[in-house]
Amino acid sequence: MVLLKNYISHTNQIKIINKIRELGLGPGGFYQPVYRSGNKLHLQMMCLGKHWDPERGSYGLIREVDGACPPSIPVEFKQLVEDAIQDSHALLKEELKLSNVERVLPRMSPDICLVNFYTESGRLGLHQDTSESSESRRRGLPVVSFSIGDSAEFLYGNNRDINRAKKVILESGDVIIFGGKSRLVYHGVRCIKQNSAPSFLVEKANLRPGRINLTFREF
Ligand code: MD6
Ligand code: FE
Repeated sequence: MVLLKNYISHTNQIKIINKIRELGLGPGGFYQPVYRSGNKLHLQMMCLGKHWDPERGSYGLIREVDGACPPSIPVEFKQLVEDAIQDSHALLKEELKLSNVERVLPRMSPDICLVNFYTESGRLGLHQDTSESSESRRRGLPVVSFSIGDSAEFLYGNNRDINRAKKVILESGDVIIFGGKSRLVYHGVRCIKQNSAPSFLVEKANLRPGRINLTFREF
């Protein structure tokens, strides 16, 4: 697991918000996802590349609620993801003196991005990301996660026990990567910290109160 604090530049955070806003308002944009139980997720979602169906926990080419096709992942986003993995490799080599970084944290070219938007009451229960192909999971291809806007209390652990989970605050610009042996850690969002977004975002990107999370994967 790699946490890159304050990794995404201010300019890129603003560019991501503007792109997400444009895509989010178009066909296949943000919608209210619902589990099989009928319970709503405590967030708004948009899928890029492939649609993730929360009722089945699987990917498809269209979403059933409105027949929309997910927009493609912007190339600039893919580049940022590849840079984040590359920079993680450099850190693993320098800080941990690892030589086999490609095996510890395999490279990944994203073909799916799930975008979540949380308002102040948003949250997400502890889960593992298991909807990707068995080949992708077996190889430990990383899920790369970008946080923008308000901070979140993010929980993670080796099982579904919320009392034993560790906590980390994910702030705007942070990138967290679950790859290799950490690919299947349990994780969730306990709460969103109100009014914690950096002022440059509020001023320059006119972001409404809340948090955007993008998770990139390779099916
Ligand atoms: C979130 N993130 O941060 C939700 N999944 O809002 C995830 O569910 C997630 O951050 C896999 C890997 C990293 C993540
Ligand atoms: Fe997840």
